[in-house]
Amino acid sequence: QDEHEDRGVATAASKPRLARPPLYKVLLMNDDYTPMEFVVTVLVNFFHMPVEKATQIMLKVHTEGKAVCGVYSRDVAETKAEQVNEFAREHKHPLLCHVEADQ
Ligand code: TYC
Repeated sequence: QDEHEDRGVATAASKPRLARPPLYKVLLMNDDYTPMEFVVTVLVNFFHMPVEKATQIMLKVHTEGKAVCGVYSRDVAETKAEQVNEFAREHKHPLLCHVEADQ
């Protein structure tokens, strides 16, 4: 009937379907002990950043206290934060990741 329905084309007959899922920010927190190089490694490996961007974010956390590393669905954000916190703990660093709602 409406040939556009399954092509993502908004028409009178195929308007709203699903609301966008809410987004959550993953934040990295500063501390006095975690080595800068370790934080860069975390950003490269868990957030898939190039070393240059990872270094910028690490320095932002270091100078401003915290910074957003990425914005994801709730599940992905919580899993990433848990993985980072576990990795830091395994390496005996106090580095902490928090999740908060976007806006
Ligand atoms: N402040 C730490 C230092 O001087 C570096 C650091 C950066 C720690 C970012 C945590 O999320 C962090 N070694």
